[in-house]
Amino acid sequence: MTFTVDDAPWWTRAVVYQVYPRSFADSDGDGIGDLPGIIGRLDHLAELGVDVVWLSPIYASPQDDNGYDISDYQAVDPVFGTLEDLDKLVAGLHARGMKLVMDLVVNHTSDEHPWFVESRDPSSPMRDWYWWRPPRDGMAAGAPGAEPTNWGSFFGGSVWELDETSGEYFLHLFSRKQPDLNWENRAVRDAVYTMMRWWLDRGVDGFRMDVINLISKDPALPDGVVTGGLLADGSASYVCGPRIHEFLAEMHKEVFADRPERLLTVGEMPGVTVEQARDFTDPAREEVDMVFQFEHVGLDHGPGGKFDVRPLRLLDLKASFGRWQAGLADVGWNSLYWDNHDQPRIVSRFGDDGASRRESATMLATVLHLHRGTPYVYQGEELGMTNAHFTRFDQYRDIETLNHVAIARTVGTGSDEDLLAGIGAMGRDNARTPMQWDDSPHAGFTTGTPWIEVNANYPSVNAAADRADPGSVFHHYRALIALRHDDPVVGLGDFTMLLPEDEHVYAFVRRLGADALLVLGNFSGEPQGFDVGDAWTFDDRSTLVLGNYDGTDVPASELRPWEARVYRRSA
Ligand code: ISL
Repeated sequence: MTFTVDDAPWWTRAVVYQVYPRSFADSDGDGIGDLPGIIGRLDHLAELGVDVVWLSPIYASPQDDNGYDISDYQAVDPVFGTLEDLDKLVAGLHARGMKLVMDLVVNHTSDEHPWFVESRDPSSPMRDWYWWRPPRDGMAAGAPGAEPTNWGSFFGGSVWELDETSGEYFLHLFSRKQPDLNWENRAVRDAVYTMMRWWLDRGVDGFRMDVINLISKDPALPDGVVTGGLLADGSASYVCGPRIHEFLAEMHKEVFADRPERLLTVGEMPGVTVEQARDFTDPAREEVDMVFQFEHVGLDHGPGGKFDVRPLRLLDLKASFGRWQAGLADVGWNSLYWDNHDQPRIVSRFGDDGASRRESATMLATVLHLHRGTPYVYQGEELGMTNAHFTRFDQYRDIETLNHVAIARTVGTGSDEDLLAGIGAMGRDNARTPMQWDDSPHAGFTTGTPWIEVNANYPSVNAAADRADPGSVFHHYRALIALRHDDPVVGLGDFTMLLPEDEHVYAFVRRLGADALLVLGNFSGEPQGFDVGDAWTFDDRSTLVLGNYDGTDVPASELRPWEARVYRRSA
């Protein structure tokens, strides 16, 4: 059942690059990135060698959640450009042999979407397109605790918002400007499928599906169990809900089934388990090609949630990745990521963004990219861009961060110092500072005032400097991407974790027939000895094919601080 060199889908050899348009490149000086800005930077992507661009939302939107709140699925927001610009972007990518994957945000719309505006009318046939519910039995609308369930939202507060006019509440798992669509309603599903076909007909090559495992809710909407605080975790009623597989199979049949296999579908799935992911990505089931799981990006969350940050234990990371590699070995497929627009920068999170920035960024890239799965690179990751290191609340823009701070202040938890430390380590704005192109003002991102501050380290950390330096993070990413393209072991080799109990060295072997790769990474700033025993023989058939230190004087059984090495052998 496992893919072979002859029948493996193209995306087993591909690397995807995520563009967050607001922060990538600004062509018109309004301080916000846009489509012409991206078009002007395609050579950077071509030089890096990526195969696919995933574009975060550029649709018409009030921008309450930076475009993840869509008011028209078939229009480009003027802040980003026009549909013609989008067509030019597709053409520009295709001309360079790259594909474009759009962000599909259909768990919810904006509250300014005409569907929701119409749905506010209780007598409209579109009332049922969203989740409207009366107050709790015997309670007056708006009374404390009258919300239909006790669920808390991802962005803080209740998932229910009262509409004063009708006296009913609507459900929003995210912000109150992101009402959840009711996928139980066939007309909703048909409208979504029609829209998806429209984009594919226009030439796009697939979709990254935002929180797609939340679209099926238990219609009974039962209360969740309160474990701390006032609001409950309702996720048992909507994470991989009762009809999720049915909906994704239906979507596949309605949208993808009659199209050639050039497409890519990846479902973003918070809370998905290995067993569920295996089903979602089993080619025989025809649901999605791969999923984004969240286990490894939760390992440093404390009991208080993501802003209650804990140091990573490398053993946890190995156990987690190891389980996903084993679970999706013979059926299904992994996607591999450190960063995206919701996560802090990996070099600051699991590496050292000071003196060993280059070494740790390249080590982290090496370990991730050589697992079995399709790697995703988030803009700036290929330069070793770091967390923002903001020191004041007024530097932040993200709704999740701002809500977190507002709620903490209302409830009176945490000093300003603690709050700043939490959001400084984990806030989503860490990934959203502008792309650092060169050492000119605002890092070459804009001629105007950027919507969020540029990272102060841009004079030394930028694309121009990295492209000119053969030993840079950028050129290391290039080498990793080229290795995936050139060596079938990277795409299709099986995976064996080594040294699962070593607290500093990450080690594994990939094997395909008589060929094999040994990957070693030192997750510490000190030298670390290693001994992989019989798992690898360092004879003259073992050659070093990639590393992040200069020179040929390689210590045999020791890794230098943050060192990564890749050995290859063939029969
Ligand atoms: O970053 C998170 C909050 O800690 C995640 O829970 C995030 O909200 C979750 O991964 C879903 O993310 C996606 O949907 C959100 C949007 O805000 C994110 O940017 C998007 O990636 C709602 O559309």
